[in-house]
Amino acid sequence: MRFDIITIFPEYFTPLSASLLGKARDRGLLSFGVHDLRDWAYDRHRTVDDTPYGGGPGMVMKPEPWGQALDDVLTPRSRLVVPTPSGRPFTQRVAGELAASDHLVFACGRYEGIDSRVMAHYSSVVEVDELSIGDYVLAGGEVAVLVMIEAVSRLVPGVLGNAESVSDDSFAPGRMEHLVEGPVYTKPPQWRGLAVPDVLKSGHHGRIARWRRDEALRRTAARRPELLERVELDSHDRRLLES
Ligand code: 6GU
Repeated sequence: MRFDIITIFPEYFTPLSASLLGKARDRGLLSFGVHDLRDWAYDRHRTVDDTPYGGGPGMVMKPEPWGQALDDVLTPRSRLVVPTPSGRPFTQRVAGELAASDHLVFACGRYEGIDSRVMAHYSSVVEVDELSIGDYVLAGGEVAVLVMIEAVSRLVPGVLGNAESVSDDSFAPGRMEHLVEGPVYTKPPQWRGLAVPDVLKSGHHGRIARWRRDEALRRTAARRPELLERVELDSHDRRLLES
């Protein structure tokens, strides 16, 4: 899978060569292109922003450099992702959808965002997703793009080993959809007077799976009650949550 990123801060993307993503790139599963938007600015100062029509604070990114850049980087099979706090929520499900694509292009806005005609124009050329990673405001899309690339990459076949199956993850479509994961433990069995739950040492896979789902339900009820409304609860689940 190929990722191209267009930004005025290419240096934000050095982490792509580290850790899981760097290894996946070395193994030929992923490839990354990081491009400086100013390479497509035409004036002497390589200007990429201007004052907003209608007035108000801040600056808006000009459409012309974005048009030149995207005309060069997009292909008919690309999906264009635009990070913005006004986008639809980036979720595990969206990550899975993006992981099925073979070319993602990320357009990182800074300042007050990118002139809206850029998204309007490219919507009739490729699939365009304006996505937000949460209800808070970042200085620009760069960090959000790192978040999205990491979440998408680990769903690309081969990037994770089989041992690190993604089906048990929090929010994974299926058994864990709309649930956060419960607690996890490793050795030693006792630490500072705290014991590992006996069931996890029982070797009884059925009981362990049931316990893990129960703990996921309890934790979701405590920390993310709004998610629980979307979980199909059976009578066992209901009794558990009442206790
Ligand atoms: Cl995707 N971009 C920016 N700039 N801020 C955000 C965001 C994205 N998601 C939440 N806040």
